[in-house]
Amino acid sequence: MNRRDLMRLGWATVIATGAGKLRPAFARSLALPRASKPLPHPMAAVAGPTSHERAADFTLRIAPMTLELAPQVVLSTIGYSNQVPGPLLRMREGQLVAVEVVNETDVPEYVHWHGLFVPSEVDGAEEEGTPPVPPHGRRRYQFVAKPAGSRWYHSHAMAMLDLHRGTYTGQFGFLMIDSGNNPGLYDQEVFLALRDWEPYLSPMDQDEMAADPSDPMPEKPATPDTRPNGLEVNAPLYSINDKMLGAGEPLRVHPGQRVLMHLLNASASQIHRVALPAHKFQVIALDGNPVPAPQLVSVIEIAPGERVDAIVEMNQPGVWILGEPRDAARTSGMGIVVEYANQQQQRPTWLPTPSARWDYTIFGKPAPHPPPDQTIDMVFEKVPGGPHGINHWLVNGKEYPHEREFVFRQGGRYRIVFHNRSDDSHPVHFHRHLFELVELNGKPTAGVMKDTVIVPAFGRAAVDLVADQPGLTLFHCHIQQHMDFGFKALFRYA
Ligand SMILES: [Cu+2]
Repeated sequence: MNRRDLMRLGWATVIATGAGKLRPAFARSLALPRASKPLPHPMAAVAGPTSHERAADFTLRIAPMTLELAPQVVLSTIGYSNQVPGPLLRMREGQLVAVEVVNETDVPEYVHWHGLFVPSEVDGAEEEGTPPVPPHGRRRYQFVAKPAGSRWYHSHAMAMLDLHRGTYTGQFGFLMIDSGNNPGLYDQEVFLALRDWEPYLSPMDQDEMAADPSDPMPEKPATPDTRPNGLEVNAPLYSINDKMLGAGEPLRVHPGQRVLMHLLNASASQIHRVALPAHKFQVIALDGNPVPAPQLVSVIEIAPGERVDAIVEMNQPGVWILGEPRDAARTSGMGIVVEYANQQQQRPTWLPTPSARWDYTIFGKPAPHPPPDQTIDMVFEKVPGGPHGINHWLVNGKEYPHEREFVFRQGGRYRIVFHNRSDDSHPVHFHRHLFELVELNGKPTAGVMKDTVIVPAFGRAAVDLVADQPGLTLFHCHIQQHMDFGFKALFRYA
């Protein structure tokens, strides 16, 4: 297979076959450049260019599509350029990038560049004043690619009770910004987006979102809320990228390889965990940002909006299932087969993994933080919807919008303390900024830079944010239903 064939086949094939099947020159170019000048990545041209005005670097076409998750499991959704995930958008840090978005649907759309430092008018959030991509129209997003790391892009449309809009659809994709300083050497690079499909409203509590009884729960009220809970979004089908476990091509690996896995939770509603029996993940970056203390873990927990970059040393030949430890999730599709060379005759093996708590602070360092200029407390509460209604969400006692309540002074250093007074965990996200994790349920840390953080049920997290990106800045829970029903706030610069 030569490089042109590879590009014609597209990105999904690259993921499915991995560099191990490609000719050596190509495989080498996927590995990290050891010279100071980075090589242009061979996958950079997959989605572009197009010939319209000054040629756009990438074009995304928003349109209805069918998606075959497995034989006889076909669903209809809306995707980018007829692929789920959408095309990999790969760029160099500092590059001026133009993305042409063509909207072939009947509704306005927004493409959000998650984790990038871009102006409010380009960020892809209606609340910040980004213009929509009109129905049956087009819009060009132009920005300077920064900061380097694993970013992603997705629809930021409100869905409310329409579970076929926004992040419930297939409108998501990886966006990689390469720099000269990559966090680790590897032989093969794979992109794994965790997803769930066919969402429905249900009164059932999602057990993975509930409090772990061993957690300290510093925000648990003395008297429990006994009002009946409302409906939450649940989903019966799961996939990694566009296939349910066993339905797609395996990840093909060789003994001794170091495989860099870019994990993304692109779900609208669920926190997921993944493990690979007999192997460990060396976590090197969270939300695309290198961590001060990379650590080996058996299980990765990843919430909607988050990314985890991890290197796995392939040193246990066999055929394994990389998947969610909960049996129900794996049998509903959350997994992918990892196949060593010359082992194809074996059946994929799953082994129960020891349950270990996911703890962001183990990736941090003990260094102290400079004192903040101001502390901002944000209190999250649920208004239970009762048996037939939707739960609503309050930030400091109010649903969105808040009048000029949250104001940054440019250059200011803010400590933001998230008080989660609800019985669900919430992945909260700041647009257009990074923040540093300072404390999680009383445990201090430093140096872990993120754009989305899980605030555990009845838990507390503190982050430091330097207000260095002037413009309207949206804050919200990355669970679409929570965001749509009140869980968001707009920060302004004074
Ligand atoms: Cu939430």
